[in-house]
Amino acid sequence: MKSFLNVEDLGDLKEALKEATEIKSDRFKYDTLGKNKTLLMVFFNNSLRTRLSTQKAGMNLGMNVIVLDVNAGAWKLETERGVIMDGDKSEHLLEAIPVMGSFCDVIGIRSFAGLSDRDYDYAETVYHQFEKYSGKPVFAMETATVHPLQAFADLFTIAEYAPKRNKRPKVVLSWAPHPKSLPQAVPNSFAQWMIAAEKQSLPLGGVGDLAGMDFVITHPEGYELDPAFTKGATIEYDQRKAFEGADFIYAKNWSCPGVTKCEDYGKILSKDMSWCVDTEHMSWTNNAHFMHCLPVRRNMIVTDEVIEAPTSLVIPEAANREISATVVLKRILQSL
Ligand code: SN0
Repeated sequence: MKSFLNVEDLGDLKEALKEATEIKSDRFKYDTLGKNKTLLMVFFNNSLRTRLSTQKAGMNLGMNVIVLDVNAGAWKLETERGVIMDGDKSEHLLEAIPVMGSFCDVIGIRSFAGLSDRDYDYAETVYHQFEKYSGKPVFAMETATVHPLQAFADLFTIAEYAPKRNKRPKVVLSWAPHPKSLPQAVPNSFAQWMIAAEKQSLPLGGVGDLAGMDFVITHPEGYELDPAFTKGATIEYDQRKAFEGADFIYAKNWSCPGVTKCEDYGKILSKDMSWCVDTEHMSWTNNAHFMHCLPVRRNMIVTDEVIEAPTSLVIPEAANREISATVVLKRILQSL
């Protein structure tokens, strides 16, 4: 695997989940695969889980790991070509990328959406520049439009917990309010991966004998996600109807994806607190598991009671990020 952005990059999902199960039972199984190979993790934005879990994954595989926080000690980087660099940006990405590539074998990139220029964000401009100019395999650690390491861990977590209650669970992605404008990367990838799993009529294998799922997205009008990620998904604007009979509630805020109205891209269209997931919301479900990628704003996205309930999966879900990252890095190392 030379690039990891989308679910298709992983190939057969069943195989990937089996591999995740294998890694979870012995996370050091491939601890010599990465000997003398260097992972460079480049962060343009903050991170807690991605930073720790991906570094841990590299170490599980015997790699050396370098972490670069671009905004904390590196030169400020210009990303646009053709700009007269007379401002505060000292170095151009077009020099910085090949230099980074010369010190490593694999590069992970975190570069959030700017949320002002939809075309620039949705073209994954920064990620593709790394692909083109680093000469090394690259993988997304949340880029402008996707967060595949998160979605893979989410699917694996659902595969672990679903069979105990329902081999074909109802999984609901619910928008929830937030004070800031957030990217669509997490819901885009979650939808893409759930739809890929939904299509599987055969058991998915791995830990869970998961026989696909029923996937529903709920959000206020105007928050429609890009159809490139949600094609084939059921959208239910009535949150209560969407929650009825759900086995998994995956809450997340996102800003306006600008699908129906391009000029609204990145804007906050609603702060409707009635979408905050509380115990009443959960009473509409089939005693659902609560999920969120974290970090989460308590009592905006979800109440203290719901996130602290025994059915909440936020901690095991985060812990599974080590598993998804180990599988992805293993695949990349095997293709070097
Ligand atoms: C990011 C997002 O894409 O929504 C990362 C999630 C993994 N979340 C935030 O930036 C939250 C920031 C905040 O202040 O709550």
